[in-house]
Order: sequence, then C-alpha cells, then structure tokens
Amino acid sequence: MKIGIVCYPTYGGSGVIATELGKALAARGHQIHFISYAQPMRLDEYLDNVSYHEVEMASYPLFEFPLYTPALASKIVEVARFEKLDLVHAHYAIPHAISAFLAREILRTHLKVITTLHGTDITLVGLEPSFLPVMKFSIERSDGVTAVSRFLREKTTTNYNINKDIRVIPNFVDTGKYRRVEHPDVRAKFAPAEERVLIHVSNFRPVKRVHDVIKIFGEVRKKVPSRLLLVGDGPERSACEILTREMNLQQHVRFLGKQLELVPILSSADLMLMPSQSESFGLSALEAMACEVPVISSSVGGLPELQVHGETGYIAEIGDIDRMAKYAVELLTNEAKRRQFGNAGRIRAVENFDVGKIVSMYEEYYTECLAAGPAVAAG
Ligand code: GMT
Repeated sequence: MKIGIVCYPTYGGSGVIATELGKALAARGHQIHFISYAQPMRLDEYLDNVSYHEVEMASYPLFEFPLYTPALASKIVEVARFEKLDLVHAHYAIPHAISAFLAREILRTHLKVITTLHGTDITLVGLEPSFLPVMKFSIERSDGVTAVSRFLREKTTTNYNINKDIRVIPNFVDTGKYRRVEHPDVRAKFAPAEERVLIHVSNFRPVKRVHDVIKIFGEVRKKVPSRLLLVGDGPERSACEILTREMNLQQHVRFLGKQLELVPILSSADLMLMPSQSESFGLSALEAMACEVPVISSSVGGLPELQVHGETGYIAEIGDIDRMAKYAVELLTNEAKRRQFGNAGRIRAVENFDVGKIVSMYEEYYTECLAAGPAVAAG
C-alpha cells in the first residue's frame, strides 16, 4: 500500500506512535510518506520505503495566524497526486483529518482518510465549543476511525453523540528494542548504588501533574534513599524546578530534558510515576513496563486498560499523593515484589502490546477501509 501519514513531529506519544507505525509498515514493504511541518523526532535515520515531505509555511503580514491547515492540505494533494497514495492516516483529528478532507475535495478522488484519536484531541481540544462541530465532522467523515483505548472510544461516542464504528487499536512498543539491559555506567551517573531510582517521562503539560510526581518523591525520600529522574520538557518545567528547590530536593532530582535514547535510562530505573489527570493510553508507562519498570499511576482514562493493579504496578485516585507514595515505598523496600511486578509488566507488554501484533491490526484495518465504500455522515 501507499500510505500518507500525517502527524505531529514533536516529543509526544501520538508522534511516536505515528512514526513507529510508519517505520514498521515500511519494513513490511509498504510505501510510507510522512507529512508534517518538521521531521518527526523518531525518524532519524535513512530507511527504505520511507519519505518525508515537509509542509512549507508561507508568511504574509495580512495573516495574523499561521495557516497550517490549508498548507498541509496542499502538501497532501501534492503527495497523493504524485505518489498515488491509497490512503492518508491522520494522527490527531484537528487539523490533520480536516486538511486531508480538503485535499480529497481538491483531488476529486475518494482518497481514503483514516483518523486515529489519541487523547486531548477528544477529551479537551475537541470539546471547545469552537471546535466541537469540526471534531464531530472529522470523525464522521473519516473512512475509518481508531482510538487508542476503549476509554477513548467511549468518550468519543458520548462526548460527540456519534454513532460510528470506532476501532480500538491500542498503542504499542517494540519489545525487542525496549527491553531491560543493565547499564551500570549509566545508572552510576544518576544515583549511588545504594539509592533507588524513580522516573517520570512526559511533555510537562498540566495534565501530567508533574507537581504530584515531585511531591510523591518528597514523601518517598523521607523513607527510602532515592533519586528522581524527570525526562521531557514542556510548559510546567520551570514551575517544577521551582517546586523542587522549595522542597529542598534539588540535590536528588535530575531534569534530563528531552531524551531520544530512553532504553538505557528506563533500564536504570526502579519505578515509574504517572499521576496524570487525563491519559487516554499512557505510552510512556508501556515503554517502562517493557523495560521491567513497575508503574504507579492514577486511575484515569486508559491507564487501567494498560496496567493491572497489584500485578504490573499500582493504581490510585488522581491527586492521592500519600497513597502513591505508600505504594512506591512498598515496592522500593521489597525487591522481590518489585522484580515480580517488573516481570509481569514485561510479559503484559510482550503479549498484548508488541509492535508486530498491533501493526498487523492497522494493516488489516487499512485493507478493510479500502474495500469499503466512502464514509457518509449521519444527519
Ligand atoms: O493528546 C495529547 O495530549 C498528546 C498526545 C501525545 O501526542 O502525546 O498524548 C495522547 O496520546 C498518546 C499516544 O496515543 C497517549 O499515550 C497519551 O495517553 C495521550 N495523552 C493524553 O490523553 C493526555
């Protein structure tokens, strides 16, 4: 198949999944064309069957706001026409699916559009009154819609009053690459041998509740000598650095910024904290599980579909810092149990969320959508 993949290129789960999906499909012989405003972060090497097409943004004083949606549509038209795309797979409905529909109108062909819903496109952004009708339209007019968890499918149908078949295709990880490989030299950079290592990976947006991570760590440190690694960057980073200093934890917390090579870092960690306010899937938690790192998370969104309370980690209510800290101390002071949870997480990642299995689900879904007639919006 000839597939256009439209995604955000930034450090974030939807871009990671789109890029890894495209790479895996290319390895299976499909022609993949990534379309975005910058090279996706994980597309950092030359690969057979993969091309990247950058959306050029014209600036003109009359345009107060960057006109990304039409610029992206024009690029999709160009790529679809010259590369003879069979379908466009839009990751995130707004604006990617909208641009794909515009491209389809211009091309006057029935270019198939498949949209994958990832998270805040549905739970936050799309609920803005100004976006609501556009969001509903983009779901209804897609030839296929997938959601990364059952939670997100349910939210989509109830929030937008949509009667459309939405396929749940969960996120995935390459468990061949994401596996625990002890790197004593890397671990030694982060903590003395007798201390435990906690980790949090996110884009530091308010929904991630990174403040809670630091507060949980503050409680844990009262009982267990330990360090906290904070991986990623985003709007809350400065406030988190301030909180760390206010709590006098700066000697024990490392802000590592955006990191591409996560496996050695995850392999140095004993526990992951993910106390999010909203999380349709929680890709970082899956990557941690693949590396045998137990996860302590909140109970929101798709997290209970990913990890099993009391088996691969623990789940607590949003904001319940004391309980999360208690769970963390329990695992960090019981090495046998911590390892058992780590192994269970690895097995769950391999059996349910490995790249091979999930990419086949996408492949089958593409074939189904290509064989079906055009999508028709209800009422
Ligand atoms: O929707 C977002 O907030 C951003 C998005 C991203 O690009 O990281 O995150 C969402 O998609 C990821 C990939 O499917 C999921 O793992 C995240 O759980 C989800 N984030 C939220 O729901 C907050």
